[in-house]
Amino acid sequence: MKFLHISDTHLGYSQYGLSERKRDFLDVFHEAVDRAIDEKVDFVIHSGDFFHTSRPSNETFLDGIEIVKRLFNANIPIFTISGNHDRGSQVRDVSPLAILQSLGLKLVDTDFIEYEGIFIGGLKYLSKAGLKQTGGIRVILERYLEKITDSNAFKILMLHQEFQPYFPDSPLYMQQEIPEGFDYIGIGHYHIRQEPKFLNSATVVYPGSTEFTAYNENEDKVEKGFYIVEVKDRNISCEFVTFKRRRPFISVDFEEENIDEIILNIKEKVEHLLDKKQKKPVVILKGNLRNLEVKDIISLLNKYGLNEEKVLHYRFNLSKETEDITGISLGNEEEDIVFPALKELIGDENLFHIVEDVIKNLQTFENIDEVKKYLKENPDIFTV
Ligand SMILES: [Mn+2]
Repeated sequence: MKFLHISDTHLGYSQYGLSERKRDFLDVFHEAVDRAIDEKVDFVIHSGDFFHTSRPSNETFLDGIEIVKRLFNANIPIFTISGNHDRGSQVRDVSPLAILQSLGLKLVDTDFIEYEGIFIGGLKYLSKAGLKQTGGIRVILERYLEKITDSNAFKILMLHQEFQPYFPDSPLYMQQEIPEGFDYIGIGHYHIRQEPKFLNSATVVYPGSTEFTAYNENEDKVEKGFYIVEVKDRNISCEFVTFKRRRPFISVDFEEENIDEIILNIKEKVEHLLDKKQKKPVVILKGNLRNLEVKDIISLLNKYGLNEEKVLHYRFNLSKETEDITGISLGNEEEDIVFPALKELIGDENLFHIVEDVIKNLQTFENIDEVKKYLKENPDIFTV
């Protein structure tokens, strides 16, 4: 048996408000589908955040339909779960993935499906409030295992959750939450891919996101791709495949003192990428400004010919002295003050967790425009 494991494709995400970025997320998804077809895999699994929001645009729906249809036409089923981005509010609406079910996508948010003698299932993303209401992950997974009558069958589990150590503030530990009995555990949500690990007799695999999202620290420094997984007599081998069509990101530690040297270095990297017929890169500058303004840096970049013909977008994560000039950020110190105060103000613990989830979700966005857009598209996140 051979399958392809992909995660966090965030279809429809126009990062930095750019249509090119939306196209990038679609491009790499198609590259994975190409490989699934070439490789003649038996099926594809997707561990959540197929779409970037629970209200994809009509255009993004068409893109998602095209992905599922190509697999369907090649006789390759795709199994998936809803992530935190595309699960719908749960209260008022269903996951947008439910719509793709009629085209052959198999949504396994709450159960297991038997497919040619193997069991494939999963659990959609559960917020803190959801974890409390349902009794938690372990209770649900134990119920799944009880229902699978053939205990010898190969079992693939998909999850999309904040597990330690990748989310250091999370109370969720895999060893406590996942009972023994699964063979392959595919996990989404953490966007940095991991080498396969073991939990009891199970292989745990994080493919990471397919494109750069900036939701996790140092995400710009890792390869993006998916896993091809081969199972022979229960022996599992995983090959990580990196994307060829991925948007390159150049991340630079910026220092005012060495500005010319830094820009020459960027120029060299950009030209090397363009020589290799790669997409125009996004350049991220991180560091502090003392005397210069962002506009000074832009004019210098232009002077060196690093304009929109060579670079898709610049992202300036530059702080002036102590003031953070980039977007919204709520540091841990502020969280320590804000959340307890909010809890006291709200009183009801369940309601507090819902509000806390909304705030934490909004914190993952890069700037206030993205937050505005998300709130417009998802007004029901405030529904209780
Ligand atoms: Mn994600």
